[in-house]
Amino acid sequence: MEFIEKYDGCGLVIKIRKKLAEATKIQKVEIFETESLGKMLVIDGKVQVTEFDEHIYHEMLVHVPMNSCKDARSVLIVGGGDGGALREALKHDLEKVVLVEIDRNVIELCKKFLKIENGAFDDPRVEIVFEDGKKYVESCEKFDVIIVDGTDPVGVSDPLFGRDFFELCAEKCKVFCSQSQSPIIQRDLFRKMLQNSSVIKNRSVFISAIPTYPLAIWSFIIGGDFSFKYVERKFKRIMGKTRHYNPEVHFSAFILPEWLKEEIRNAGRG
Ligand code: AG3
Repeated sequence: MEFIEKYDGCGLVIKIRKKLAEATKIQKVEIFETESLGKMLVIDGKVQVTEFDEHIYHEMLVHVPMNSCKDARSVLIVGGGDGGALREALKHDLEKVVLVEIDRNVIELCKKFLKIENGAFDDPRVEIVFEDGKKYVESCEKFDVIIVDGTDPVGVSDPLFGRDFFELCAEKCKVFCSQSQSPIIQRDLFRKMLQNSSVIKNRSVFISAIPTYPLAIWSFIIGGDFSFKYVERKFKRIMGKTRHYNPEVHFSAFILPEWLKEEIRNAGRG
């Protein structure tokens, strides 16, 4: 059996050994055992996590904002029901992390079959809330860092890409970070994200190669009171706990090629 995810007629083929679990209440959530990439989480036909490269995505999504924030003691993760972002956040010296996930099945199946969270769901600093992420942010207290770990902006994740959501988040945190799709093969989604997130002060883009995501070039947006000046010092506290992330990787993720700079400039005009 093969799993295929296509974008504009080209894409990724992954050989499957067997399907381990499936649920279809809010989204179609599937967990597979693959031939060569370990276990894999797929939501609505889109690869979310493989054991092969999830550390790259989760470390970039979490340590870049965490190490850019002067003193991050509280974190809100919107989405991220597989627990990968939560696992990374807990490597920092935190008082609390709230994870708000709309789909209970994602957490339940991932805990049982994917098992990448490394005990994170049971950590006393963690609170799990089953709710729509945007609704939660409308009435929550302030956090030092907000991290958005959603799926593609079609279906339940769509509100997490809207201007009003970014406006809310800008008020509720010091540093904001969200995954923002493939800037090369999902240009429309990326552009929409850029346009809507321009309400966040100092909004910047960084990139990373994530081999199992659409065409491997993946983007993230970050904004608020973030700075490069804390990175080296804060890295020392998590040194030895990361497989991909380090300060050089952090800084180089912000070095963008011309075509991407142009895309960002164009979105500014749109
Ligand atoms: N969510 C963002 C990845 C989306 C991938 N999109 C795709 N394959 N079309 C990742 C969630 C992991 N915690």
